Amino acid sequence: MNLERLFSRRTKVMRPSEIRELLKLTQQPDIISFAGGLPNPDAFPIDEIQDITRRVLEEKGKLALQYGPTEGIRSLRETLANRCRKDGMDASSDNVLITTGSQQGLDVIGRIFLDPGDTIIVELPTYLGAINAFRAYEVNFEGIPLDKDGMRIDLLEDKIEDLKKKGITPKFIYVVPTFQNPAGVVMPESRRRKLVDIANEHDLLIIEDDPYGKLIYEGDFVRPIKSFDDEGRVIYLSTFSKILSPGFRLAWIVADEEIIRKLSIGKQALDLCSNTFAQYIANEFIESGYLDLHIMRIIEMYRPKRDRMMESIKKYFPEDTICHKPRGGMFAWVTLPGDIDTEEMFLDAIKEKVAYIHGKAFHVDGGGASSMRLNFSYSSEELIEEGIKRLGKVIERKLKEAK
Ligand code: PMP
Ligand code: G9A
Repeated sequence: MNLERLFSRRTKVMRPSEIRELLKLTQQPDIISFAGGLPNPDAFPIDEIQDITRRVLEEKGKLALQYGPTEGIRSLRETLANRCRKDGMDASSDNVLITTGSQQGLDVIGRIFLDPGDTIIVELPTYLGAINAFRAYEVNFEGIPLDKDGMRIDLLEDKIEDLKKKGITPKFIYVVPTFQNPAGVVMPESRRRKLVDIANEHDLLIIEDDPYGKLIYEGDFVRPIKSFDDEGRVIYLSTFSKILSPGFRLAWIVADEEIIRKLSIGKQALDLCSNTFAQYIANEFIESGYLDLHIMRIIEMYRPKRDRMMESIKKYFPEDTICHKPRGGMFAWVTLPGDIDTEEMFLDAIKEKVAYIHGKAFHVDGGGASSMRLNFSYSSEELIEEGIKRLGKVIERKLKEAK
């Protein structure tokens, strides 16, 4: 059988995700993993979920175990719309679509907006899972570098003008503006407003992906880009994965009603509806006040882990390493001195039983060779220090070899 002939064009451009591939390796108990964006399992609210599950089965079992609407159960959509309004977004339950993780949200956005050959704009670096989701729709990527305040809006404007001269209008700009994955940076309000102005001027959509916005260790909450949107151009995504449990596979999209209708048709073909049982539990978890308490608890748990990672990087990595302390989220972004290629260095790191994701995985332009993403939420503080110490040794060896 000639599979190459049988596979679609789309399948030929798909690539495996480094994060997903590494998950198998890093689940080995003796590896210290800074690779995946995993919550700390010690924080999972198992007792509360147990209580709520019993209650949901007793009170709503016949609904919770049934198929549900594609858009999601009404009560959860309402609860999430209320929370979004508190964050400054103008949303009702009709603006909310429940998805099977934000990963599905990204795919279904690609499904309804992207044709082969379309151009989309992303950050350099950006979330690998978004690159893979959009790549399957055979699009061209244009990357805009970040600085400490997120996407460089001046370069974005230049890029849009350049593309215009070539007769190209991008479909959308995909951003992770708050505690960015992988770089950890936050886009300030002024840039958010400017981004919306640019989208209005050039008739573009903005895809605002926000899994980490509530994991704030210092500083103020920054309003979502969606809260500055008067024209329905911003499609906002968030997820229960980092604030409750990724095993629930539940997330939500907030968008203009017409967009929600089309997304919902796109989703019908993917899974009919997201896990109804989990939706009832998640709604009850929020309504009982547990979610806000849980977020406070994980913030207190992750802040010292972040601090330990920063202190350890200072102690064990070369002096001219670049790493800014993230004010929230789950990741530290590190750029090493010299010509170290972090993809090549990975095998040496694995020999020392420590894992990370190399920087190139997050770049659509082949950049990021000397950078790496380190997750600090998953490991204990002791293992964070030990893992960074081991990585420090690997880096030192690489630098010596290069001399
Ligand atoms: N977007 C970003 C920026 C992420 O970091 C992640 C998970 N790491 C996702 C989307 C997907 O999350 P999930 O499917 O678990 O909701
Ligand atoms: O396990 C995954 O694929 C979700 C995590 C995403 C990430 O590490 O960025």
